[in-house]
Amino acid sequence: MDCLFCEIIKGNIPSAKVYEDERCYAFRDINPQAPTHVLVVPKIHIASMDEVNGENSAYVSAIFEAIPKIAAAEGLTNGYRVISNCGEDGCQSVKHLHFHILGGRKLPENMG
Ligand code: DGP
Repeated sequence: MDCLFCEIIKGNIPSAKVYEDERCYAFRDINPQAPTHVLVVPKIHIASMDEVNGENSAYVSAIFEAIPKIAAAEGLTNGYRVISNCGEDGCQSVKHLHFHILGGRKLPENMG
């Protein structure tokens, strides 16, 4: 298997979809850390934040346009957090760029 999230995007691995458009796909995290925990990924393989550049940033832009729509659909009217872990020190476990949307309760102030 090349990339877990590429396989999820292709539908080869099942996921609980919450949003999709031409450039991004959003689904529920398998190990939720908050009442709402959604992952948003680009539909092309970008390994991490370190790989974002002028050639692929339209996919990142699409993700950031999708996030408020997803948050509204999830009922996150009182706020939420968006996180992208990058590399070893960022504890990135899946090497396909993804943004966590966390909400549904008051989140801890400490992020690191
Ligand atoms: P990170 O640690 O930032 O790389 O986050 C990867 C997230 O991906 C982690 O919160 C768990 C989630 N995850 C891993 N495998 C799967 C899977 O097969 N399905 C779903 N829905 N989420 C997964």
